[in-house]
Amino acid sequence: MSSTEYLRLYLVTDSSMVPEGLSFEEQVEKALDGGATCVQLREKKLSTRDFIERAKAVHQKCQAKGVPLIINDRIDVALAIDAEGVHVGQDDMPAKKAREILGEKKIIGVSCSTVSEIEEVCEEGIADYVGLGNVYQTNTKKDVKTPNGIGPIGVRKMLHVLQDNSEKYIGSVAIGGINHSNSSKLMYQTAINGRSLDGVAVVSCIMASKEAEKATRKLSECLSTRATWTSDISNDMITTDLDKQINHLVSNKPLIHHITNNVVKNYSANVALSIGASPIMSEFPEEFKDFTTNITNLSLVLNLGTPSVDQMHIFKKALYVYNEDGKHIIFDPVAAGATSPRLESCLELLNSGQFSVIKGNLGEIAAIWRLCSNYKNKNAQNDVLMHGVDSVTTLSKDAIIKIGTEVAIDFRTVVVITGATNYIFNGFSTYKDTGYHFSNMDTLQYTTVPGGHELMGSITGTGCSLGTTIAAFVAAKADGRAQKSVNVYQATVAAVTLYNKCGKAAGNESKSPGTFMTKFLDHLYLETHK
Ligand code: 3NM
Ligand code: MG
Repeated sequence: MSSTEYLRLYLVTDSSMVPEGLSFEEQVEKALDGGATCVQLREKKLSTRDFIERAKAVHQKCQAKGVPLIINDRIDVALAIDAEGVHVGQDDMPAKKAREILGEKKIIGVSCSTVSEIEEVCEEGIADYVGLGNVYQTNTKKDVKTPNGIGPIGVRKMLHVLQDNSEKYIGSVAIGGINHSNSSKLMYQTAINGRSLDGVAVVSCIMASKEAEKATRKLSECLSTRATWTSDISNDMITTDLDKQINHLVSNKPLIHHITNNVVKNYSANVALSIGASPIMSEFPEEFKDFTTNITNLSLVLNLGTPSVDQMHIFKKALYVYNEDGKHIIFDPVAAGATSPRLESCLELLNSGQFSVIKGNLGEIAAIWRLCSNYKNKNAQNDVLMHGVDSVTTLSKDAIIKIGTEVAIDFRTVVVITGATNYIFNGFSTYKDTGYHFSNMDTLQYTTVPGGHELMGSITGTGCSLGTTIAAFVAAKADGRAQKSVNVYQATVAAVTLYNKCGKAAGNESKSPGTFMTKFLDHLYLETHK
């Protein structure tokens, strides 16, 4: 097996979770039959003698399949049975010592959960691969450092270190809470320019399964399957003709599901209706799956609003269901950087799911930019400040483009920065094949759209219902393709253009906010119903 291919589907054993009626060895054998590419024997309770016996038996099965056997922690056991390698945690024997004992030919893996741990691994240059985790919540390991998990963002941060610092290629697997429902999403979300995970490591997904062979095979399939929403994304420019796109929108009458601020619900619903879409304002998670499975032209506006514990639960459920069924989500990170709990909530959501568009003012997008994984740049622009909902800083055009580009690339999404000039960045233009790799990094698309009118800032809901309008164009697949995919970037540009055009026209006819509010709805209606 060449280089780090053995890391693709990495089984870590745990004899305590084998279902009743099945033996440990049978379970490992089934995993091997199902396509596990590596086995790590992790025994915390066995006596040395029993550990060696078990390792010998498992080693035979692995050898029959040409799969390396890695021993967790116990160098002596690895030596005793001549296993292919060892895996050490941060509190175990240092990798350097293990290398001295085991020699150059054995595989050495090291667990890392922080940037500094992985920097150390790179500096040493001894490990062959690193285990990054825990990525998600896990019940399997009790003493994990981050109970909620480091998430895809945490993994990306560490991949950047590997990418930047290492002289030799050090492979990587993610571990912790990985299963069939999140593995292809994780592979997609963790890819950075020039590098992606070599694979995933799982315990319970296979060890606790009553059908371990099937579970392994299914996981293997997930690892070569595109993340659901990507098959609904196209980078082909179909038309830039706004009227054509509007016709398509109106004739498709998309449904826009909002989970949004109380204060803007009414206005957003009216904007949806004005542009020929239908609003639903549901916060009842039990019915989300009904929407995503039954409605073709559907997308979700997720507005950070008041991210209470209950609300976060609703957000996460929506994220999960919409991602699972490949429906697009527009994220409005309202006042993202205003308080640290709010920024934490943003981080949690960005780690939990994938957004197709992130739309905010400069302050909000700058706050998200600080969460980006490109760790080296993070102190570079501390002048990017954020106060409350309104963005108060004036940054140079170059700085705005830097921020927008980095957020779009890191979160692999379309980014809209609203303001007197609107900026739109196409993080999707960097895709290749399954989406687990990047390409075309030099050609990240972006464009600007002139702002509307200052009265747009004097009523509540104009920012939020831009999200509604983007969602409508995206859900209508308004680039003119009849069926499957949509150019999310192009749909977003169309939405921002229409929205600001109407804002300007309404503003020019109004002297005050009340009049503006109704005129704006009128113009949105008239422009889409000509
Ligand atoms: N190591 P499951 S998490 C063995 O973060 C292990 O280093 C972790 O189990 C780490 O796949 C973990 O059942 C347990 O969630 C992973
Ligand atoms: Mg250990």
